[in-house]
Amino acid sequence: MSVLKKKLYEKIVIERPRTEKLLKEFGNVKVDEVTISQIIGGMRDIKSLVTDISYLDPLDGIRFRGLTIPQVLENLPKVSGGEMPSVEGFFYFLLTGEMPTDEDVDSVQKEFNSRKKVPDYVIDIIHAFPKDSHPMTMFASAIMSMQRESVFAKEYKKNLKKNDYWDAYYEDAMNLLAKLPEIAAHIYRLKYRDGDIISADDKLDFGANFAHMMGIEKPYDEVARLYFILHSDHESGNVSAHTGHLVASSLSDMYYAISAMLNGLAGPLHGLANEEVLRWLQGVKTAMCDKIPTEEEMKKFVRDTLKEGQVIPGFGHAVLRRTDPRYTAQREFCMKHLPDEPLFQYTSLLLKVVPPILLEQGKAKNPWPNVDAQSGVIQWHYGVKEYEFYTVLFGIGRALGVCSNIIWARALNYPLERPKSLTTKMLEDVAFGTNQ
Ligand code: AMX
Repeated sequence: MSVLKKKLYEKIVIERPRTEKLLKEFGNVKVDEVTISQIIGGMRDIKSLVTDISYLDPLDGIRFRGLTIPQVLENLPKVSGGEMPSVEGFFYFLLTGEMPTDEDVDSVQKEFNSRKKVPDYVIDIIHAFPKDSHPMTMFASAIMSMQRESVFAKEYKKNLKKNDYWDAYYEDAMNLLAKLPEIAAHIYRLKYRDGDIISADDKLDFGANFAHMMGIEKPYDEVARLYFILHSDHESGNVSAHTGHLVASSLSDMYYAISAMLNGLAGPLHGLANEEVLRWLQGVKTAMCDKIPTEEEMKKFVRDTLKEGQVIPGFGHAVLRRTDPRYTAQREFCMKHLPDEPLFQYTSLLLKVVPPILLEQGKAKNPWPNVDAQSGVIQWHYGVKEYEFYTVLFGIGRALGVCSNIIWARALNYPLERPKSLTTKMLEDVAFGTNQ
């Protein structure tokens, strides 16, 4: 058994009785009440999911296993010679809740390395797509095509015991995660670099190997690590995480679940927003003939966008009520590594002008920037200018969190998800007191 799997098993043995006790002895205790606006309004804020992997505080932002983003970036073991934690160490931490040693990190890196060969038929499938296909479609389809490899799907047919489901999901997660950098980089180089593919390098960690296969010099390895860590998890209720959880609750395997969560991530109100930010900024840049706008000029662009009935991409959040710490971490990276990048100057200007305008408009509950306001600018600076690819990068990161959550959902034997729906008439009866 690998180091990570053994540690995970030790944790599962401790955690299972907690969930069983809650269910058996306290199953009828009420946690929350539900209003009509929550029912109609996308189940907003209804407390109905459990996860110990991350918790989103409206003010402090995301905490991974209890640690804020600055604490994660500071405390996790760094890649030798770098500033950022390794993705391998971060995944160990997400999955087990324990800080990995350097040996633990090494062992996860070896585990990923031994599983990372992408089957030839996946490459053929990627190549079979029409050239103008969206990279998210290619990415989700490539993952879907590997479903035939699922350990869980095979073991389930052989009457796998319920308490061992997590083990097969773990195997699928590790096999899948290990291949994501190569699949994504392959799609990128095929679509945007005339198919000039760069092979993986076994000596490199997850982030550095991705940078290498993208064909981008340092410090893009650090960008990759930061990006994947920041985008990994954001509680269970966001569209991608929730979709993954829901699909896997029917015991669909990890390939079905991760490809489904990517389809949810591809929407403009979720993962596609980073693409929208760059598209919108390019519009401003073109209109300004590449000159940095003055504060007044930028205000006018923002107001014009709102007048056209559009949202300002990269601002606002369903849960957060302050600046997203994921935005702040990336902004600090920009200030250190790319202070003179013109697009960074655009986003700095937006940070100044957008919140007061959204506050004045009075609709958005959170006028502050979210993760997407900054992430595309860094990619752009290092040469990834094809912004429709940005959601694929988000997807690699998000897969780390969703896989962790799904493994734990199986470990704790969470059942099939099945909320109840009502008709509009039933809601009216409750509202008007006519429910006889
Ligand atoms: N610009 C203009 N209007 C905004 C706005 C923004 N950035 N953010 C919210 N609003 C508007 C909403 O459209 C809504 O208007 P409506 O009542 O006419 O429909 C009103 O303010 C209230 O919305 P809310 O409760 O504050 O936000 P929400 O929870 O419904 O939506 C979000 C959250 C992120 C979809 C929204 O803020 C938005 O559209 N932002 C821009 C797109 C974006 O950056 N998405 C990325 C989110 C992070 C991620 O998942 N990657």
